[in-house]
Amino acid sequence: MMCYQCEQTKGGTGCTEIGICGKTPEVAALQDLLIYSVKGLGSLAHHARTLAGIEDARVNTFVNGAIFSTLTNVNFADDRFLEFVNESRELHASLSAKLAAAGVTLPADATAQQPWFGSMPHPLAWNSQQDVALGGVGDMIEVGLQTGIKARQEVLGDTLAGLQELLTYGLKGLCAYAHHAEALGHTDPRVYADVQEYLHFLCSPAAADVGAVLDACFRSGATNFRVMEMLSNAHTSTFGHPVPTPVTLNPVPGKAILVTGHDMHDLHMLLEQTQGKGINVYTHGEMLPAHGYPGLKKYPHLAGHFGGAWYRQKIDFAGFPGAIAVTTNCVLDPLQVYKENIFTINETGLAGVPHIAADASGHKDFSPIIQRALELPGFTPEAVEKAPKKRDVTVGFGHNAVLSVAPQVIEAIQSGRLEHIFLVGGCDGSEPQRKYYSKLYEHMPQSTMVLTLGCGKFRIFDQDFGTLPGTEIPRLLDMGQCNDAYSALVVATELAKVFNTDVNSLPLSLDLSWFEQKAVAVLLTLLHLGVRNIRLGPRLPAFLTPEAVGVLVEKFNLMPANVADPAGDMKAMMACK
Ligand code: FSO
Ligand code: SF4
Repeated sequence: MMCYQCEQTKGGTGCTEIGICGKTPEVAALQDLLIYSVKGLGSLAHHARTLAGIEDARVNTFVNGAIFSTLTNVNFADDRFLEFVNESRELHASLSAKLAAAGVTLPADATAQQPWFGSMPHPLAWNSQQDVALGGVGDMIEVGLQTGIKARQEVLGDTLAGLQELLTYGLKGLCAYAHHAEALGHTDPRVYADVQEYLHFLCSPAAADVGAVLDACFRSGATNFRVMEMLSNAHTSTFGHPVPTPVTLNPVPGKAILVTGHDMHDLHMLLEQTQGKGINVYTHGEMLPAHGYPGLKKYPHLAGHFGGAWYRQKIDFAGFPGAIAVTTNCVLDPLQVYKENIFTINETGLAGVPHIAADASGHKDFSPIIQRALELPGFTPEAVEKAPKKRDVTVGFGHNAVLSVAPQVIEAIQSGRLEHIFLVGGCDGSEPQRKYYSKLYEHMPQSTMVLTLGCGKFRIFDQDFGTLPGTEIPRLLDMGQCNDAYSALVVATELAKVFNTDVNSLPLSLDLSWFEQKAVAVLLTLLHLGVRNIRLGPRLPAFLTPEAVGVLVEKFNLMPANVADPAGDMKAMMACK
């Protein structure tokens, strides 16, 4: 296997024997094969749309969901990937039949072989190839082994192969967000069309040109901006705009369910189904911002938040006395001690763990989770009594809430009481060098504010930063999940308008941590918008060669976080460097 799609990749170069995340070579091969097949399906859907105006709703939904399933820490179950690849080929056959019925033939070069396909046929051709015996996981692993990154590196060189991966990884993040929005009934035909155009592009001769690939990467950043906006609208139109809300970290006595991941729709369905059952629902990880939404906080049994960022889940889940629902990444191979309590939903999957699928109407029956919660002890009054008491945290500073205090923020900037704003956060990990981010906060002068988002917030979310001198405005404002980078961009754009300048000229610095491919999508959006001077850490992506990084440095002054010197980085950022 060879995988270097996330920050924790082995030795900073690539996981080759087994993933640091726990991904096996078998699952890696199946994921590579699924991406290969989806490139073909996306290319066919692109032809169907542009040649015949055919829009296939099942293909649209499937492509985004399948790509999302290959994102880091989403799915580790090989049998689920067998299903995905089979479904991809089935959908390919049915869409081909629609094209044939419409009397449309594909261009002669539609399946032209590209050198980086190696010994495999063009993905579009492979999908319809009948002589590949794809009966079981073993057969697919055999085929999947031919579709990995190594083949592309050998033919294209590391820089171009890495830039093709940059586009693919950006698509993984974008498709995950689009899939969350779709769960709430929000879709955008342009997004499906764009995703499939990028997949088609990756199968075309144009993908052999560095400039063309970079251009596609930035265009995918534009698509991701639309997607994050759509997801933000999906959340706010369904659950209302987030409002500042204190959240308790102290459990209460009673039966309990812990919900982790990003999918607010699942949390809502679970809150509905647990009403009146004497079960308290707690958020974990990226679900914390749920407490700020009026349409979710109204449920009295949404009882609080339990635990920290995703990488602590083996400790958090082992210490949770109830059932655990996993809606999205990041999920890790479970410990035996809680394996019988955990359930996967949507595109997530764990070998040997029950999965809850939606029915044809999209409804999910969470009875197995509820049943398990009722069997388990929950929090006993004694355990609650003994647990150390923690201070509340405040969430709910989406763009609406922050812009409602904009006049005070503007006045504070003009009077010099607010010298600088930091956007710190993104996705976190467990490596020791990530302590840089905790140290960074220690060096922030009192005359600064910090906006957080993503699971990076957990480094400081329970600390008291006080208020901006002379105001009631908290110095620490959490904007939400990693996809709420959209809210941060809305706030920055509005501030820039007031000061009659652009985002790059504001007293604002972005120091972002990245871990997986959602962060790649957000980074491509920031670059597409022309945001400069971003610090990225703790390590730059392994899939970008020094040559590729050089282009980003030259165009955007993208900087690696200086993890050895957080004080130095802070000083430079205060000087707007
Ligand atoms: Fe974190 Fe995981 Fe939201 Fe990521 S939970 S690391 S960027 O999946 O998605 O911030
Ligand atoms: Fe390694 Fe990350 Fe790939 Fe997992 S997702 S195999 S940790 S590079």
